[in-house]
Amino acid sequence: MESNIRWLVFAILISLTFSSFVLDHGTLAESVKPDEAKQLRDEVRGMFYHAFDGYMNNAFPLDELRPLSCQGEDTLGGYALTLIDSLDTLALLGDRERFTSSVEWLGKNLQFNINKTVSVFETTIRVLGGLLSAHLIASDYATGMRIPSYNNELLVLAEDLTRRMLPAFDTPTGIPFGSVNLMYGVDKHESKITSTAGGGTLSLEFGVLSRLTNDPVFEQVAKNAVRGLWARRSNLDLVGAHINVFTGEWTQKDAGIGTSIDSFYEYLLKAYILFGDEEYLYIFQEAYRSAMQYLHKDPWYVEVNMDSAAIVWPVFNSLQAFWPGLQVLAGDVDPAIRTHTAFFSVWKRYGFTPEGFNLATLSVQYGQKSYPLRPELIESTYWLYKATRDPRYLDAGRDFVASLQYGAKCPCGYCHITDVELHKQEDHMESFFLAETVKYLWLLFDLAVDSDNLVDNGPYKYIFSTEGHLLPLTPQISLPRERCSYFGGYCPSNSTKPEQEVLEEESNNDERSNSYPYHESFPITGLIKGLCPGLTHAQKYGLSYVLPEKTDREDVDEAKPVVTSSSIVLITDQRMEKKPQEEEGFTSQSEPIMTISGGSSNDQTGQELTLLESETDDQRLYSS
Ligand code: DMJ
Repeated sequence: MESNIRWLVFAILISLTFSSFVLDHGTLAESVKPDEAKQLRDEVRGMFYHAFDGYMNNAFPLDELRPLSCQGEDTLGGYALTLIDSLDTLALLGDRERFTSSVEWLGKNLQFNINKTVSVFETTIRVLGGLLSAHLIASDYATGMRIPSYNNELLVLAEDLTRRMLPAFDTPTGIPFGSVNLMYGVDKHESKITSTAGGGTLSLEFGVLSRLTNDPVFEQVAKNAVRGLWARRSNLDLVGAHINVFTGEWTQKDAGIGTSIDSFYEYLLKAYILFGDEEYLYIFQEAYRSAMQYLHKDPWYVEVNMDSAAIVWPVFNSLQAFWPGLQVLAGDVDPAIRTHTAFFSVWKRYGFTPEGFNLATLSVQYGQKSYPLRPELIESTYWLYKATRDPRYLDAGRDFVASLQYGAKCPCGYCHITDVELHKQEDHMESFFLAETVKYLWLLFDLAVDSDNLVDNGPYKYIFSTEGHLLPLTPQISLPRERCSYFGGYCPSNSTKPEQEVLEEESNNDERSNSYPYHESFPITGLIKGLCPGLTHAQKYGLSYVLPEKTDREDVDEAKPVVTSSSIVLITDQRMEKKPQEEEGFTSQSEPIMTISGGSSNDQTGQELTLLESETDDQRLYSS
């Protein structure tokens, strides 16, 4: 009863919060037009070089830049972290010269045989991810950035690094220790407590490494870690924030989509997209449904106890801001639009997002006043613009640029903001500023100009790792069992069979062929036209799984994913009746964001069109 009253009060506060932001930020600035988008794109490029050159001139080969004092510092392993994290942004910007010299320098000088204890999570997403994405660009003619002298040096380094992290996975639960010494393995005094994001955000990088080296061990340990975490979910299908990797007991039971958990959700969906592994999709569907049921207080998200769903923290934390972008990828655009509007209203209020904003007191959460140059809200803005082409997302981008230029720019780079109310600068620049923050900003404006970049108009579909690294859906990575030719629509003769033959074989043979080591992985389609054995029914026909209708808890077992004719990621501007970008001279985009499914999704696209149309005006909250 008492908790009901508390919840009622909280709900009223939340709705007041939301409407007050709408009123507070009603000033209408002129929308970004194509010319301005081009200027902004160039300005963002300038931002990148101010920070990158600042790092190279003042900090390299140390890990990160101190942009106020123009010095360097080792913050992770002491291996030129910012350079590694910046590689694929250099390639994206078309900077062949710096990309080549950086790859060459790293190939000659980088080594991991060092007595350093490092975070498994940070090393994976920043270093391993950075090396793999750069390797995939530097080794491939199709990217237009191939380096002639390149001889897989970064891949060799990536494999060496990851083997040095493998001892961390030697736990009874399969969930890795949080840290590992690159020379000596796990220290006997190492903490057994790790975060859910730390243990559950390794599958993309480890999976790509397995597929490039043909050694399944990396993909397997990363998947075991996810299974270890998911096996310990609560009856509500929620996971906590921290867990003991030996006992499997949750030591922090707050469930949420932000701090300590965020990218666990992200990698479930992305691992399915990249590898076609349906186990990840099933877990994502259950986890997502539960998050929307218990954590979503439209348009905000709260933290709840994973067993009871009682609210423990009515706080927006800045790491939550990746969620609308993930929802776009999952095809759930409507709530993404609402949540982005709410999160952006916090940015508008302070000029940055604080690490925590209390939804009950409508103020910055005590002790969480800083803005460490995080990318998440910008990342979601990029995805929403890509999905809707609504110019309000460009306007948001202009605000991000203005805040960073006026508030965070400092002598040698960009500074963290210690307090979003006072706009005080701190002498630190995280490597993700160049890996993600600037990358997503540049991509946002480039979409409005010509989209002529590796991600939006390249030889492959790409997904972004949680650190913003580009991972392509190449046949080697995404279709390892099929080996079908790419884009050509032809499979090798021994793998192309008449449909009937394939169906008969499948029904006679429950076990899939194990000739490829990743026998649990299922490839994805949309990239090929031929029928290949091993593709699932849904994949052959361009269908995809979507979330089942919300059901009561008792019915959950029956709420199996259903195959429908919709794509989980088929989003085009056809859904925008008004097509504002065309009216205003923007080039129109008729391609889906990612081609995971083929045709037969027109019905669903039409349905979503209706939803977006009916809400567009209401959604223009911060620009009305
Ligand atoms: C980055 O390292 C990654 O985006 C990670 O998933 C979360 N933290 C930072 C950015 O905020």
